Amino acid sequence: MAPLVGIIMGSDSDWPTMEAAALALAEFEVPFEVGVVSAHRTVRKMVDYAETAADRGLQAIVAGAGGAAHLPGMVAALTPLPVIGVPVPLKHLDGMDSLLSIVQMPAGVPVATVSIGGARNAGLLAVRILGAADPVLRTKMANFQAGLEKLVAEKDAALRE
Ligand code: RP5
Repeated sequence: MAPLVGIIMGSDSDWPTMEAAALALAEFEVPFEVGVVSAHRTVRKMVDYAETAADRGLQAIVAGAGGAAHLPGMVAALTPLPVIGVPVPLKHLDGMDSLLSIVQMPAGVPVATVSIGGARNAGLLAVRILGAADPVLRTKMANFQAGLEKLVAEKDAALRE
């Protein structure tokens, strides 16, 4: 099936963090594509990727980057699609640099920023975005949420065994 979500990252070194987004999408059987697109090292590729994403059928983009993490914001400026930013933690500053680079977007150019290293939530948020117009996916998400509730109830009960 043609990909509905694009997962991009500034470097292949971001993959250990970003893989969780791919796993979440796979869990919900949402077709996705993965690629390295750098805002600084492959500027033209980034522009092309973002400008063609909607026409290629993507419905959301998950973009992860670390340090001076400009990729999510630049892509959001170039596409009308929803962009979810993942701050990738690097060796220095514990990912605070990545978070602040991604979250402080100017009015008019939103990036839905998840927590530092929060790629799983980025994948789940992409599922919810698609689910707004897809009842089957929305039901899957509701079941997933019910599963979380059940899990917590079981752990709660186990505390008292
Ligand atoms: C960022 O620079 C990338 O997203 C990555 O988090 C960071 C380091 O990249 P590498 O030097 O590991 O390629 O643009």
